[in-house]
Amino acid sequence: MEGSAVAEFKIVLVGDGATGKTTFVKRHITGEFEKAYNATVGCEVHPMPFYTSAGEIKLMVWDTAGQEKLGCLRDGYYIGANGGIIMFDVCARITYQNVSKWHKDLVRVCPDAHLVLVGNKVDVKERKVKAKQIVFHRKKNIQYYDISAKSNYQYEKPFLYLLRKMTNNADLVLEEQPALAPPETEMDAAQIETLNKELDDADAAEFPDDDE
Ligand SMILES: Nc1nc2c(ncn2[C@@H]2O[C@H](COP(=O)(O)OP(=O)(O)OP(=O)(O)O)[C@@H](O)[C@H]2O)c(=O)[nH]1
Ligand SMILES: [Mg+2]
Repeated sequence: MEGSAVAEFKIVLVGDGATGKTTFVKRHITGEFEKAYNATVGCEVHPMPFYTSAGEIKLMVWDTAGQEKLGCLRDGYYIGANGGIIMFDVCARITYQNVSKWHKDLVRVCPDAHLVLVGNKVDVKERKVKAKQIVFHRKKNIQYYDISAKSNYQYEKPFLYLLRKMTNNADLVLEEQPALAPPETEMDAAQIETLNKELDDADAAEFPDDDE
């Protein structure tokens, strides 16, 4: 089916170093989970096909370097992006605190890009950034998902959200799930239920004034 895409979009993947961006994209491509952390230098572009109810859509996912010193062109990579995924690590508070910086840089270069915020590594039970502390998306009115690249949890959610927005088709569905490597870690039903409940409670909570 290679080459039969009906549409192609550019997605940029940004966030602090070691939040799991490269691990996340590589789940789809090579099916290998990167245990060792190799910082991305500059940017790597991954073509990802998605088989949807509107036909095959190719996402060109630009996996950028989180580490400042390895950023090379930095926001030069954002030019022409149709969508963006901002990733932080729920086990490292600083990566959540830096979300506003990544968001600001992205919006400056591509004000019309559709954006989604993802908190990665929710397989880790002793997470540092709890659901109720994640409020950035509410302030900016963007979508948020808990994900775990390591367990494949909610892997397709941010992509499906962006696909729907970019095609302006809220009914779009995936005809085939993306081919992913087997999970490296299993999340049990009780853990997933807890995550969902914490998110529901956070959504229901009053809008906080502080930046926590
Ligand atoms: N527990 C857990 N660890 C993860 C998960 N995703 C990634 N990691 C680990 O996080 C570390 C960093 O992953 P990378 O994917 O290289 O991070 P990155 O965001 O691409 O980093 P830069 O390229 O420097 O921006 C690696 O040691 C991964 O094994 C996850 O879902 N759960
Ligand atoms: Mg990387």
